[in-house]
Amino acid sequence: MSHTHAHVEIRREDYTPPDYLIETVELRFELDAETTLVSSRLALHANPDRVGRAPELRLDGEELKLISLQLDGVELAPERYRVEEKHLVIPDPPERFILEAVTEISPARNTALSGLYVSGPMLCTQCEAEGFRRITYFLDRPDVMAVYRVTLVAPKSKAPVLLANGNRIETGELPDGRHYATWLDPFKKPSYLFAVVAGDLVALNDRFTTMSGRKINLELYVEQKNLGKCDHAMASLKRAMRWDEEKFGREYDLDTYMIVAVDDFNMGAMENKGLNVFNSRYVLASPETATDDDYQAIEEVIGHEYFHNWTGNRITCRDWFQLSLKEGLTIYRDQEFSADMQSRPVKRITDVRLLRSSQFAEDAGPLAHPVRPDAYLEINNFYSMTVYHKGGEVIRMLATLLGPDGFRKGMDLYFERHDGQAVRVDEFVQAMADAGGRDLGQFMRWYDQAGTPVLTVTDHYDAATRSYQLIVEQSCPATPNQPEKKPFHLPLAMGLLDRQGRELPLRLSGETGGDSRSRVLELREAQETFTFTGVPEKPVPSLLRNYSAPVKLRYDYTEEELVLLMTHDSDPFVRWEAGQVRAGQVILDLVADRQQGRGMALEDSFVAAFRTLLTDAKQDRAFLAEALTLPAESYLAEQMEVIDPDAIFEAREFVRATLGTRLAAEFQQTRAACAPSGPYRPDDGLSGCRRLRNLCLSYLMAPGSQPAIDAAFGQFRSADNMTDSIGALMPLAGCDCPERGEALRMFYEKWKGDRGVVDKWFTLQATSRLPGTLSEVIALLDHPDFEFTNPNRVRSLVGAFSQSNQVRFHDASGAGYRFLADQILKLNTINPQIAARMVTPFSRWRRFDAKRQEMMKKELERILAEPGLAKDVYEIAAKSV
Ligand code: B3K
Ligand code: ZN
Repeated sequence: MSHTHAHVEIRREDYTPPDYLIETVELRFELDAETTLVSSRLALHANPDRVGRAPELRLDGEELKLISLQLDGVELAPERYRVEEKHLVIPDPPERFILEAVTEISPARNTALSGLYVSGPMLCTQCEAEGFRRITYFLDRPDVMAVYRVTLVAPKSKAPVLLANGNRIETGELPDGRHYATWLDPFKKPSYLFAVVAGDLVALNDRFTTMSGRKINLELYVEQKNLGKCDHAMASLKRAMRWDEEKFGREYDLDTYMIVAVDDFNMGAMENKGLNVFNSRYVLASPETATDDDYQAIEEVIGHEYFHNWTGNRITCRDWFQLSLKEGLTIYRDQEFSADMQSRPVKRITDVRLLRSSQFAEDAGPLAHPVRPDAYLEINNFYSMTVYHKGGEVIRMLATLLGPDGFRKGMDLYFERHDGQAVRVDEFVQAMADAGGRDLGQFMRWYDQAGTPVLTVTDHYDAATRSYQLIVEQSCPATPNQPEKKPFHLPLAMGLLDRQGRELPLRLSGETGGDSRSRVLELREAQETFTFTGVPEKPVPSLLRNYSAPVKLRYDYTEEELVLLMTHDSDPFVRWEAGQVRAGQVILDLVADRQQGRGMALEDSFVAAFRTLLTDAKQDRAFLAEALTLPAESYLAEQMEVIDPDAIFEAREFVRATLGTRLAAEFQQTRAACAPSGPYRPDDGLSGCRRLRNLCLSYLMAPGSQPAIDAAFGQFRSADNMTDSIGALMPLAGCDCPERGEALRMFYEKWKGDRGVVDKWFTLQATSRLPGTLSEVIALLDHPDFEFTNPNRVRSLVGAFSQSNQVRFHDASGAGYRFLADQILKLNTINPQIAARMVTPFSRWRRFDAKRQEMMKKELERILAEPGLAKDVYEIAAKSV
């Protein structure tokens, strides 16, 4: 990295305890969109655990105008403090004192959406990770925890609703049509969990009785027009509350749980204590406007934020390097919640798909970092797939290693030891180790070493001794600053199948008895051999059942062996995976054919296996839909030495079109068998059916025949729900036919008043594989509904095009790259967090051919040359180039 930039790198090893602690915080907000006055009263004292004598006090503060400052009730003389760009410094404070500051901020000008800002009819906050310092001067770090008392003052007409964390302890009227509300949060919390919301909102109210019989008020705040779209979120919340009691014995702790939906939000949602703020896309749903996937995502995010109340809020992070302590753990918890609410195998498959398509790519590139990073310039850049989703896999491995009872004991011990504290990942793993009576020292490498490990498995069968050896080698590629890796401790869940597909008993040599059909081998060394005895014939190994570790598995399966696993293995993940491996081989072979100028032809055996699966009436339909979905272009790309986006797209499309033609009758039949028999209900248990039906339609549409287009257009016009509407519109949007324009126009006309649906409309066009897509996307930037200030809208167009349309983004002309860089530079001044997120596609430049490499690098350099580049964008671009 260049040494000329002014950004300071924060390193994990430099952690020191805070010099001062804050016991209580009193805040008073005179709310106004243009100018809000924030009066704070902090009870500070020197930290008894600090290193050395109490030095100067350095409070964090950004974009604040200091109006007044008092220490112990006396106005501070100018020589006793200084205001720096990002700090307020008091060189020589007493041991214990009260600091009162009045600052002025402007929510309306806050387009970064961090701190206090305007979204539609309300003022709201986002403080994680470092937004609180944009509200008032503070020790804005998670290990400074305090009790907050907050008074909000606003004109009653503009903001009838005034919310903050905790309990409302006082309300009242003030002159000039203003009113106020005072809130007290009895739980000590770090500043990142602080929240206020004020605006013209209405609430959906409900009740929840906890396992100990306490009655909790549930309040979901939205704009009046959205009140009818809250039922699913509320039902999901109640399910999450019950689930956490049943699975982890965790009960809610305040009397009220509030959720507010806002349209302008940088990420999905935020777990502020007692007052979650949500991106409205993860709250609002109706059958007409939300797809089955949307319903699913809402349940997941509602669960996630709720589960944070224990894993994140009651026990929080000591410093931001420990982020996965709360995020990895909470991802694991929300995954398990969703798995219990729907099909567990399908949930696992979807999670693995996401991990492999996004986290693996991150781990293989210049932005690779450990689950617990070592250094950052901008912490917001580390809310990453690695910290969240690989972090979740790490927790899952602990659960697999310890077993359900051991894991639960470990969780209980963790809560018992650390409730109310700000801790590190080490404390969590120690609780697991102590509860399970295990040494997890080596396991900690998962937190410290980046990169995706590769397991290479070979085997050897000896008929004379009826013994079977599995030889497992593990390695991990070099990542930035980590050239060498040590072996990981990991669970390899497996089984053995005979050639009829029957599961064989698994007895390791030296063991007596025991004839389990599935077991977990623990790996610790770079190479290990496991010898099974009493094996009657050379078996087919079923490896990494339920995807027991976030690794890449290499085993040289024959086509017959993959078919055997696909049709007979007891583990649904392995069944699915065998099909994916097979499909991947077929497509990548075709890629090679195409690259070498040979014609493409699809093997009959592949079509036959596909037909068998498609017509297997015994299969669960949601599972079937997963099994019949080909590996994504991005996942195929990961497996190529040099990514050829055109060849991948064409080979994959060729397979889809060939299947669509040769199995047309079967696809039509299955589609008909899945036709709806009554009106849509999101929870009717038929979402798998709808998914399969829409998948059949997309295969039928792949060759582009008129009857298929008619069928799609017919479904589009008659659909009574968004799942089927999008299911038809998506293939139409990718089809060069007159119905395309017609359907997109009708869709927009019908839904132009609904933000969430208009986002879908932008995305459908941005992800179309038609050759003219980039020009359409550029034209859409000028659409009256496109706004650079709204993150969802930016993601729906710019993000969707650059992250979900590999073949068009990587157009050989480089036009896609220029487009993206232009938008990043525009966003840089508006919203640095969103701008930085948009840079990631460029970080993959090394994976492409020389010409594309050159062009992508040029755009990265253009970004880096921009004067006034935000450090968020700088960090990603500089590491990428
Ligand atoms: N904790 C928040 C994410 C905050 C992101 C800050 N840039 C949401 C979540 O993970 O639940
Ligand atoms: Zn989270």
